[in-house]
Amino acid sequence: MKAGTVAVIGRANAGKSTLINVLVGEKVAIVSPKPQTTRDRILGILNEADAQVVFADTPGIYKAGTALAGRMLRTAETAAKDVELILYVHDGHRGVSEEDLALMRHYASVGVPMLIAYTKTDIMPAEQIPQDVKTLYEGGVECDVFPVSARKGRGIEKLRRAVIGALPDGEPLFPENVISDKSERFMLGEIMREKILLKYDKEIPHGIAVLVTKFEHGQDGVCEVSLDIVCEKPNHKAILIGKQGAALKEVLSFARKDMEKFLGCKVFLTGYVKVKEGWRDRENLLHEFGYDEDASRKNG
Ligand SMILES: Nc1nc2c(ncn2[C@@H]2O[C@H](COP(=O)(O)OP(=O)(O)OP(=O)(O)O)[C@@H](O)[C@H]2O)c(=O)[nH]1
Ligand SMILES: [Mg+2]
Repeated sequence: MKAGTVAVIGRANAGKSTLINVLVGEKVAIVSPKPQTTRDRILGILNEADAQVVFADTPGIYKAGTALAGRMLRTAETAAKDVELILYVHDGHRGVSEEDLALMRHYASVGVPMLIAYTKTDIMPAEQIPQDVKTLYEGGVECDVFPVSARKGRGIEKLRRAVIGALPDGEPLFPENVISDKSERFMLGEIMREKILLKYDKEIPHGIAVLVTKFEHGQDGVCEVSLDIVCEKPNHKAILIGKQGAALKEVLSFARKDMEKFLGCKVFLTGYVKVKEGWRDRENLLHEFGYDEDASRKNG
């Protein structure tokens, strides 16, 4: 049996979480068009008859501005160690810059085998692919490159086989019915954050933390979920809530529908917006909101 951990690394917004969801075949990580969607290391586990692949999703590589962003960057660096393989995800439709080459050379040199997933091929001209592969090779990046479209499901099976083929023989690390290392409670908070990322302009979601304060299965088959949506500024709170609470009501309703799909039962969802100024730079609050330095200590 092939078994091992694969660190999925790449720039913010490259399509890492989307690709993991497709490779695993279940939604284990939230996705949005905005960079810095993933904040924690999340494991997504693929179980096949002959293999278990543990994909470690990571926050995208992005210039650090706040303590939270710095921590996210270190999460990606740490994830690249102690793994059997690095899967570097490159957004093909953005071309290949010097910075991309430098990042790929960096990760290719950490002493772990590396494959490159060249993704979003559905939104770019096909003839650009071989040109970019040549640019990579000439730029000193000699890893195998797998063109894929996570959105259209193209090239996925070939990549999946290559990842499995690159892993050593070993025993599975997780029971085979497990698909993620995160708790349901953690995922509920993430679903809320995803809907906020989708609905509001980027200044708002980047300053949001979601804290699930109540998660209870009732007798009647309804699940009660309460959460705090923590933002950084009073004017963000006003935008989040909207006129007569309309914006908040809408985003909570989106989240509730997804939570019901995820849990397989009816959900009664309540959300409160709170202001904690500058929380992204306050160490004690980062801890309270679950953004610990050592991701492995945390189980969601
Ligand atoms: N057209 C197209 N869009 C894609 C594909 N894969 C991902 N996307 C889109 O790219 C955006 C970013 O996707 P994510 O999966 O959140 O990217 P990420 O690398 O995890 O981003 P961070 O967590 O912020 O680092 C989303 O809008 C996705 O829908 C693809 O194969 N084709
Ligand atoms: Mg992500």
